[in-house]
Amino acid sequence: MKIYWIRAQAPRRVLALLKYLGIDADCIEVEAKQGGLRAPEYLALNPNGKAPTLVDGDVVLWESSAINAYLCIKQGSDMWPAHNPAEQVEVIRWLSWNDNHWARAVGPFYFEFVVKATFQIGPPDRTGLAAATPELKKLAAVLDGHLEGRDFVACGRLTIADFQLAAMACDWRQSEMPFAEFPNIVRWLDRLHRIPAWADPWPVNTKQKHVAAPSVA
Ligand SMILES: N[C@@H](CCC(=O)N[C@@H](CS)C(=O)NCC(=O)O)C(=O)O
Repeated sequence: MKIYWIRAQAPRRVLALLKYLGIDADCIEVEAKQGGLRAPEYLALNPNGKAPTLVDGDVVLWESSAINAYLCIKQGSDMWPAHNPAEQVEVIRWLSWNDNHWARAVGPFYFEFVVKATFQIGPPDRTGLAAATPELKKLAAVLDGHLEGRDFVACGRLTIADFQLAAMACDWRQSEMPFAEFPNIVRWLDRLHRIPAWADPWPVNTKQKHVAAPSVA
């Protein structure tokens, strides 16, 4: 199995799950700055030109939530409740909420402070973040209320929904996201941070890099 990744939030979800479940995979870092995501060989795997991408035999998959569900099914992990339709609905609710609302609200903060620093593309620009703050606070209130008396977002245990929602929010202090007034979110994120695979998901062996032409498994 191969996972193509870059040091960013969507691949982070997949790399953390791989590590957490102890799945052996070849993790291939794509050299984004050198055009690796735009290389024809990579676009043949993932026409979006984004990471992560999974290649497992004939299976080629993109979208971190789908990849993580695939990994759980393969590993028999109930972090994706493959055998419980009611729990699937619960997890899907939060995956959808993330993609349609939460990720869009936290994204600008994460971009200005984390993406720019990681890829050395300039200093953070706070212009626009003040205008984005009310919507983020509105959504944070929804999540904070839901997390009252709960340790995880769905099914009363760690699921792929936690990794999905936390991928950018976990950098809230660095990104100046206004979460100090949402104690349940802070407690949830701090709890996740105590999971070693989540706190440090990045592969140590970065010998395998993809600049232009990956071999297809
Ligand atoms: N919804 C996708 C998001 C994929 C995505 O946007 N990946 C970003 C990193 S977080 C990327 O590859 N960006 C590089 C680029 O757009 O050039 C997922 O969850 O996998």
